[in-house]
Amino acid sequence: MVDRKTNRVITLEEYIIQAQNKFPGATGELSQLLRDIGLAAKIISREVNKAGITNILGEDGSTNVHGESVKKLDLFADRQLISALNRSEITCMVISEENDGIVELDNDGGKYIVYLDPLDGSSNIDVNVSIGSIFSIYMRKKPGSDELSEDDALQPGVKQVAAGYVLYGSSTLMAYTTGLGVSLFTLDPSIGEFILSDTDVKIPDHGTIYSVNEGSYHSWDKGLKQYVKYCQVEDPATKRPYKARYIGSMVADVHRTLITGGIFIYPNSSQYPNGKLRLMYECNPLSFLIEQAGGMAIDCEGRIMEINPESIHQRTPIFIGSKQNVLKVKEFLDEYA
Ligand code: AHM
Ligand code: MG
Repeated sequence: MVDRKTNRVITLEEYIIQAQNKFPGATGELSQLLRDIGLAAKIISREVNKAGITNILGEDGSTNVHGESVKKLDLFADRQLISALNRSEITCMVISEENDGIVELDNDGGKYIVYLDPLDGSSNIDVNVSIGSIFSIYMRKKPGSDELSEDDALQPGVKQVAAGYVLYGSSTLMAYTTGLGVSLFTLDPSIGEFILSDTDVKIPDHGTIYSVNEGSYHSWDKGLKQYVKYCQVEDPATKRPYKARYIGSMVADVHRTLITGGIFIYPNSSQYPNGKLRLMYECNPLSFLIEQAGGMAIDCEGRIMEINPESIHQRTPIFIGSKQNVLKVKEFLDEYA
């Protein structure tokens, strides 16, 4: 995208500063924090792109707090993001998929708390399929208080001040929102800058793609089974049958849903009674973005962003995407509840 006045491209840094200048009282701290994440994203993108030619590919042998095997790139991404957030002394703590408890940063007076999924979709790393990083930013409940605790971080998604993701795909893309619409940036590797590619992105109201791991069909509730059958039935009026697409990286599946419309689902099941995906660093941030784009995100009962979290690593079922598709799946869930 080109600046109409100057007829030149706009970098992520410039865009963040321009956005900040629209708010005369702004301290610039949130802007700095977003720029720090942008810097870490560039470093992670560089490593992801050469993963096959360095010794970084593969598992490091340990398991994370969820008992899943940890890939080397997950740890690399975790360290890069945390050290970038430590640079500007704005963030007091980080909660990351890769760390059991809260990670206190050097600046305990900082007023921001950042949740991270440093490298989402890590089972796709070894097969060269898109992966992503997710972030979600909150204000600390009691800025300036001495003790940092999980309680400071346990806030519903509606309290997010910003959220975003970086998708390491055929190009590297960053999407973020501060509650004023969704902006997209594409990394130009030749100059090492994220360049503004779209602003105020809107998800179609209805889409013709459903995205769910159908290998787990046997373990779903009846309502979801019936909904997926509905997606497969022929009906030209509603453009069915819908197409099935499932990458297995939430960032990539949700990004496609944002652009083309449709629905992404990771349900509760007999295997995962509370769903598999994490509320605080996977579902809330992506729900914030999709809602800002005009879509919807719910668990089986209501809005994801209104869930009052009880623990930092808690899981939730999620149904996210175009409004009409999400409302339709909710009809099925309610009918068979
Ligand atoms: P991860 O954070 O350990 O990579 O797991 C989360 C990923 C999501 O990106 C994706 O939607 C989901 O797990 C895929 O799970 P499944 O293989 O059960 O379909
Ligand atoms: Mg993840």
